[in-house]
Amino acid sequence: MTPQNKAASGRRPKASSAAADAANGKQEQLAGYTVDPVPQLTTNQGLQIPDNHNSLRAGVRGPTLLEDFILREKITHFDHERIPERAVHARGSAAHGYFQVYKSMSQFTCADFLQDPQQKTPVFVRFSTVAGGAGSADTVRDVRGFAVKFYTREGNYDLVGNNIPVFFIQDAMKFPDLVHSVKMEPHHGMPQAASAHDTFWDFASLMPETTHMLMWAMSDRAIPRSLRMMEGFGVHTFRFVNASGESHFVKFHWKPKLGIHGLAWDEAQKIAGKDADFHRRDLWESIENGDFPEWELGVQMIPQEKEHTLGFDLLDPTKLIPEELVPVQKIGKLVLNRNPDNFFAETEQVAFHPGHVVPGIDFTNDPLLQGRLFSYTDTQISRLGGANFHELPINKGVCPFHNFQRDGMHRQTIARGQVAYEPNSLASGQEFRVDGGSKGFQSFPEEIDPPKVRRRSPSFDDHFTQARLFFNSQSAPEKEHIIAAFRFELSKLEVPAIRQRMVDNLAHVDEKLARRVAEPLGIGAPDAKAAAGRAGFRDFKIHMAVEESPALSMAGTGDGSVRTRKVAILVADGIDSASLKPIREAIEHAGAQCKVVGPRLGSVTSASKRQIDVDATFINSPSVMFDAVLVPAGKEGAEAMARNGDAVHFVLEAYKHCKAICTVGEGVALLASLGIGPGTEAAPAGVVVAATPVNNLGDNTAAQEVAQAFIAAIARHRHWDRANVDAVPA
Ligand code: HDE
Repeated sequence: MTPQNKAASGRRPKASSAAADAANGKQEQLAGYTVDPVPQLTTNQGLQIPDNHNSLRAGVRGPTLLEDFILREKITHFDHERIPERAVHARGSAAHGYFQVYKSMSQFTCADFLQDPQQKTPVFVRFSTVAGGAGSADTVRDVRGFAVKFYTREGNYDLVGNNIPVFFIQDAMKFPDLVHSVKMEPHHGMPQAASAHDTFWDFASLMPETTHMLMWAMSDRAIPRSLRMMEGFGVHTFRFVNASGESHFVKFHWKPKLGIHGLAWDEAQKIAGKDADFHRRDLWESIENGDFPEWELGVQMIPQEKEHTLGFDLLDPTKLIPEELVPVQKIGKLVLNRNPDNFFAETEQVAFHPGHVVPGIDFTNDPLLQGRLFSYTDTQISRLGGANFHELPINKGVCPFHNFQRDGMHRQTIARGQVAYEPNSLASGQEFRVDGGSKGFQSFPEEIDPPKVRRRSPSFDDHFTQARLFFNSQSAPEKEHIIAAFRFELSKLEVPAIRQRMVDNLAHVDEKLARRVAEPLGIGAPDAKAAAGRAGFRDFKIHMAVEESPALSMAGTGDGSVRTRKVAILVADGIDSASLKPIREAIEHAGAQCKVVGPRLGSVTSASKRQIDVDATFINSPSVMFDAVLVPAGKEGAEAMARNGDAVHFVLEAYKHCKAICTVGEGVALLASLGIGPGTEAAPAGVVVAATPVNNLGDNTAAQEVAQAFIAAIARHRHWDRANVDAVPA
C-alpha cells in the first residue's frame, strides 16, 4: 500500500504485512494503478464539475436539457456498472498474500517458484461458494472454491481448486447439466444458493458417479466455520516435470493451520439471515487484525511408472488418493496478509484458469480437467468484456510478456512499430523467428496413439467404494451430521420417487446409512437391487488398500489454539464483574476475542455498582456469531437474564450448537434452570463450571483453573458429542 492510499482508505497501516510486502512485486505493480479520492470532481475527460447536485434545466422548474453532458456521462457510466456475474462461483471473497516453498523441489519440478526457500511469490486467493449468486449468503451448504493465483517470475500459475478433493462428475460434457440442476430452477427462479430441491437430486440420483462427492457435500465440510478453517484441493491429478523431463503425478492439498472446522447446520442457516457476509467479514477482519490466515501446500506424488498401482484410476476426478497410501508432503506455506483495496477491481475482475501453468507443472488426461482448459478463457471473454482481460491490473503477470496478439475491446497496451507478426525481419532489422527450442513451457511428451472414442474408461465405473471409504472414516458425530444433511435435503423434494432413487443408491455405500436416511422421509426401505437395475449403474468394484482413512475426518484437526475464536460475555444489570475479569484476561491472552453482549448498548451496572461497557446486544449479535459463551456470576444478573427471552435464547442456542460454555456462580443456576446445566450430574461435554464458590474466583489460582478449562473447551471447537441437544428448543 502506498502511504498515500493508506491515508485515504482510513485503514491502519499493518507493520507485519508491510514487511512481507517489501518482497511483493505484484503489490508494487498494483500501486501504479491505485487512486485515492481527491476533494475535486471532474468528468472522465478531466473537466472540473462545479455542481454535483443539480442537472442543467430550462429554468429552475423547467425540463432537464439533453445538452447536459455532465449528467449524461454520470448516468451512462452508472448504467453500465454491472458486469455478468460468474456462471458458477459468483459469490467470492479474496485476499493478497505470498507463497514460500520450504525447500527446493527441483528433484520433481522445475517450476521456478518451487525452487528457492528465500523467495516469496505474491499470490491473490479467491474463495467462493458455487451455486448462489454474487449477493447470496456465505454459509449455505455448498462446495467452496479455493482459487490461488501465483504471480511467478515465469508467468501466472493458477491453482483453481475446491475445498473438497473430488468432483460430482467425471466428464466435462456433464458440467452444464450439473450446474443447471443445482442452480435455481429455471421456471420460478428458486431456490437461491441451495441444493435442497428437486432438480439437483433428480440429476444426482440418476448419475451415481456423484455419490462420492455427495457424501462430502452432506458433511460439515460444506458448511465451514471460516474460510480460514477449510482445506483446499487441486482435485485433478496434475503432473510435476523436472528439468530432465521426468514426470511425477501430483495431487495438491492446502492444509489450514487452524484445522478444519464446520458450523452446525441449524446455525449455518441462521447465520445466512443474521449476517449473510459471515465468511467475508471473518476473512477481512482477521487480516485487518493481523491474524493472517495460513495454509501449508501439500503434495502427493506418484512416479509415472506407478500410475496403475493404486487400484483405481488417477484420471478419475471422483477419486482421491488416501493419505495413508501416499503421504502428503508439506512443501510450502501460503499466508494471506492484505485485503484488497477495491472489491470490483480485484475480487470481481480476477480471472482464474487451470490452463495458466508454468514450466514444471502440466496436465493429465482427466476428462474433466481437459474440458476446464477450454472453459475458463471462454467465460472471461463474456464476463470481462473481451480478450484483453489479462491486461486488467489484478490479472497482469509480474514478469514481462509480449507477443503479437493485438487490438480488441478495451486494449490498454500501446504496441509500437510496424510489425505484428512472426517471423519478421522488420522489427529489429534482423530476422526474428521462434525457433522451437528447448526453453519456456514444454508439454510433457506423453505417448498417445489411440482411436477416437466417445466413451468412458471402464476404470471409472466404480461409484461407491470411495464414498464408503469416506463414510467409514468419519467420527460418530460426523456420520450423524451426514445422515441429518441427507434427510434435510431429501425432505425438501416435492417428488418422492427422487428420494427413493437416492436412498436406493446410498444402499450401495452403506446399508445402515441408507436406512437411517430413509426413516423419516415417508418412502419405502432402500432398495439396492432397484438401483443396480437402473441406467448408469455399473457393477464394477475398484480395490482400495485401506478401509478407513483418518485423514478424511475433520475431528481433532488444528493446532489446539483458540486464536481468533469469538467469545460472548453475557451481561445484565446485577452481574458480578469480579468473576469475569480473570477469565476474560486469560482467554484474551490465549488469543480469543471477547465481546460483552447485553440487553442494550451503552453499559450495564454490576452488583458492585460498576459500569460495564456493552459492545453488542443479544439481538444484534446473537449466539451464532460466537464460538463460545461466558455466563458470569451475580444473583440479580442471573435473574435478569432468566427473565430476558433473548438472553435465554442466546444460551440455549449456544448449547444446542455444541459450543463451549463457561459459567460461574449464579450463572450455573441459570443454566440449570434452563435444563442444560450440570444439575446434580456431571456437567455436559464442553460446559465448564466454576468448581469454587464465586467469591473465591478473585483468587487467581481458582480463576485460572476455570479459565484454562474454558480455553481447552474452546480449542476443541465444538462438542458434537454433547448429549440431548435435540431436546433443546432453539
Ligand atoms: Fe470451475 N468454472 N469448472 N471448477 N471453477 C469456473 O470460470 C468449469 C471445476 C472452480 O474464484 C468458471 O471464471 C467447468 C472443478 C473455481 O474466480 C467457469 C468445469 C473445480 C472457480 C468454470 C469446472 C472448479 C471456478 C466460472 C468442469 C475444482 C472460481 C467463472 C469441466 C477443481 C474461480 C470463471 C474464481 C469457476 C467452468 C469444474 C473450481 C464457467 C466447465 C472440478 C474455484 O469457467
